[in-house]
Amino acid sequence: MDRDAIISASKKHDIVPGRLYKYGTAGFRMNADLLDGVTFRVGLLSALRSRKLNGQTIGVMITASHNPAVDNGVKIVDPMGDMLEQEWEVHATNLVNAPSHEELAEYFYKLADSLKIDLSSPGKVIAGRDTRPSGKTLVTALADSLAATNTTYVDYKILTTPQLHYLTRCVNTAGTPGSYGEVSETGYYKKLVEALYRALRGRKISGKLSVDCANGVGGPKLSELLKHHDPAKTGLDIKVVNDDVLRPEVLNLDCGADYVKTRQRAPANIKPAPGDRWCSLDGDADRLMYYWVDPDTGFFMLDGDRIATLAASFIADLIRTAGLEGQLRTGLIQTAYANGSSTKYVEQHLQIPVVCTPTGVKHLHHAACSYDIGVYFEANGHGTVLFSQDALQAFKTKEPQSPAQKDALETLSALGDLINQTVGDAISDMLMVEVILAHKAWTLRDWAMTYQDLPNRLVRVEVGNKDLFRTTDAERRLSHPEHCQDEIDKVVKKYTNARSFARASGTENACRVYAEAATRSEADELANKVAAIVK
Ligand code: 16G
Ligand code: ZN
Repeated sequence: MDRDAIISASKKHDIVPGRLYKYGTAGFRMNADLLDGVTFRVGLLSALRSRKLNGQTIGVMITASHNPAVDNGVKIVDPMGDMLEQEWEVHATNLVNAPSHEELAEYFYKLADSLKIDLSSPGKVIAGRDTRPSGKTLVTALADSLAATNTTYVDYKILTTPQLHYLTRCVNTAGTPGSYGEVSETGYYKKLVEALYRALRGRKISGKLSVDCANGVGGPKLSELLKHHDPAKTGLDIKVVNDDVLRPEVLNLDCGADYVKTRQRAPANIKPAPGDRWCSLDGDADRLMYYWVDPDTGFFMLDGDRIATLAASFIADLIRTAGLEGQLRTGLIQTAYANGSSTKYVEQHLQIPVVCTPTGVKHLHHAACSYDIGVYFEANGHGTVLFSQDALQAFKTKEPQSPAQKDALETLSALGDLINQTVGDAISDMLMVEVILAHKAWTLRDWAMTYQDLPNRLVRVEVGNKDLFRTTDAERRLSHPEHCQDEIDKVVKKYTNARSFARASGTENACRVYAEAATRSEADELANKVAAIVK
């Protein structure tokens, strides 16, 4: 590895000066015009990360998820398909903010030195990107930094974010007992489809499912998956909608999971007929929202909280039937945004412990790892179910004592393959939901009947400096500015069944206020009052 090579490659990929870049909850994310140098430098970090981890393969994903088409982003995936270790986020931030090419190279070598990284050892990186046109140029910046650092590099081109996570884990486990699957996009489809067949265990999915793909990468990838699937075996009848990836300007525009969740309505260009089953993915296919339109009551959405409760109740039943209840620990992980009714339903009705973590998938994922069955979802539809090695082993090796036990064990084992173990995956989660509904012979309405959401409101508050807002207790309370929380507590007390909190956004320069209360008008009123305190 040669210092001059790094400097001269870096000169082709300047960062836009005078800005402070920060590796946040979703990596670096901003207007794509600002990202060329950032992506180059992320490449340098991934080269170091791979070498630090004995040459294991690191993933780099270029996506801005549900953001508008003009944005893009870049983030690093660790060898087992999880997010970059938190301590390294600081290194990423420092490297990207180096003020000159020379200082960049200097910092690179300093980092290698302090982390005891052998730069002469081999490093390997794989990359993927969503359908944004800017992704193609950004990949060049990445490739240049990997070439300058003699890092082996494979470009998997257009992928969903969860597919890149899947591939990263597959590469690193290939040929070992923990092999996660075939190292190819086709391998991903085959794994999911086979697991779907097994999980249904002869049952058929009924009715048509329309899938709004946000005009993002989920559209072509879902269509690809369907080519590997025999509908006669499953009954799965999917209509792919909003899958125009040729006109970048329509990406996430008035459609997709984020639109549906924040506007609490169906995508602007569709009119679901009463009773039709719909779901929406976001721009990189890692979030999922279900919904239907009721002839009497109108639009009804089943968000991440609902998916979590559906999965938890189904899997807990299977564990019980399988006779594994005393042996495996199940837990459900949420954030402060989870509707209070969902938490109550899980704790009191399902009798499953609930843990609350700060916002951001990495926190939930981490907490879920401490259970044998860790169900985690953010209300926004990002989540998955993690199974421990002990759990997967038990599903395979426990001797069934009855046909019902055999059925439960085989279903659980299939779910272990169907549900993406690396990160929330909208396509995999959608198949999981379809399997559960088929097992329970439920419609979306049956699913919705399990509990009733508390009316809630989320408001965005423009503040001078969002960094003044610091939280404790998994973001449920403000520690700073002082006295702010006391005032919030005072207003909350005036309402029944109410809860409210404020936190600085990790992705925008603003604060967010969430409130829930017994009625719609009270939730609105409370949110506005708390917003006024924060302002
Ligand atoms: C990022 C997070 C998402 C979180 C959101 C919160 C990941 C991959 N994504 O998109 O989980 O819900 O940020 O945004 O962790 P906020 O901090 O602006 O409210
Ligand atoms: Zn996303």
